[in-house]
Amino acid sequence: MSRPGSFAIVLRLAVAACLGWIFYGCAPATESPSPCTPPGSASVAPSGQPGQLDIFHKPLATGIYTADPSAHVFDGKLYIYTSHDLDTNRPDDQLGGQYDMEDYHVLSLTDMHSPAVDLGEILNVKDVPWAVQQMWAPDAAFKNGTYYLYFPAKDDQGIFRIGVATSSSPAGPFVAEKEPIPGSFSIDPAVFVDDDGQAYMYFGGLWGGQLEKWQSGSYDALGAVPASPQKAIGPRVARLSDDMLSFDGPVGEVTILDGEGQPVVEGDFNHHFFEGPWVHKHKGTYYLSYSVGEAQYMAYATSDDPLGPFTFRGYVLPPVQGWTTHGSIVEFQGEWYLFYHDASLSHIDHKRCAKVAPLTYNADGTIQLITP
Ligand code: FUB
Repeated sequence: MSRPGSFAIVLRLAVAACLGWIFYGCAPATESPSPCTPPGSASVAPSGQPGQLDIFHKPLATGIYTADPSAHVFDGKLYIYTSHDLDTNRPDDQLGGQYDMEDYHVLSLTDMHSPAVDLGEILNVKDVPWAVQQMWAPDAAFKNGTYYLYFPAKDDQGIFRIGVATSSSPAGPFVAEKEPIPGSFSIDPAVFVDDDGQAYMYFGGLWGGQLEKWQSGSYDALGAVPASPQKAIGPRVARLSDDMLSFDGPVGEVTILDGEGQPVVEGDFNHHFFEGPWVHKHKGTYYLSYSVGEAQYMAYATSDDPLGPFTFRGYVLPPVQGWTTHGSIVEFQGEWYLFYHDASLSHIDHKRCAKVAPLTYNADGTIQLITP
């Protein structure tokens, strides 16, 4: 996890803020909605097609700040599980403390021409026995008639763990297990269920996400990102047990290879893994998308094995407003989409809004760069 801090980032946000005020012409959202951002409603604009709305590249929800959208199709409907950035101003503690979140919401879409609906809170930190703070990026999965919500949070030692909660409905509410998943650590769980029913959890994030503190296999408060040009730290992957509540076997590290077939190294800020892993499958190929961190691109790599290694192929999304980038890729009603977030609704780095954009594959399986 990350923090802003450079003059360049501040300048970029300031310019974006000016443009936003010019183009949107309305006040940024607050937790008490402004006249142009009614609570629980979605932001939409006419597309020119009678009766249809253009929802692409616009905040899906404007009544609250939403981030880290994880999109899934359940029962023919699209559900977007999001973090909820509170409208608070905790100071930047260099560990992402300003990303102040205590609950999750789920939005739903029936098609890509209707407004998203905020179905409300589905889990709150006060209902998670082991969690204390920072309910960061979640994901969801469905198996054997049950819906699962996976989420990271800090425990009473200030260490990120990953928890799971269950529900009989994709809209929740979810009931959390009493303890985090044994052997889990760091942030940003993303669960991929393969065609054979085997589920995998990918997870991890550097800096505030603490992944570099787990290189020895246990938590080392002094653990640091290796110096360049040592092999970059990769996201973690674990098979999930059939009941989806625990890891089935050891946690492995995913290797990302560069164009020459060599592992990506630390210091290679255009390619290395930073946070926000997401895996989807397209025409038999596994795609791992992730934030590269410092260079602020959302990159992707491919493999013919869900455990990797994955080979870097390019970028899905260029830098967006705000320091973080985090997204999910999903097929819905025969088309592919990227869900992502930026800071365009508030123009404040840690008050983000989830958005959606169409995603296009080239004939060779590469993904066209999306222009926000
Ligand atoms: O939303 C909190 C953190 O910001 C997520 O866990 C990271 O992926 C980044 O988006």
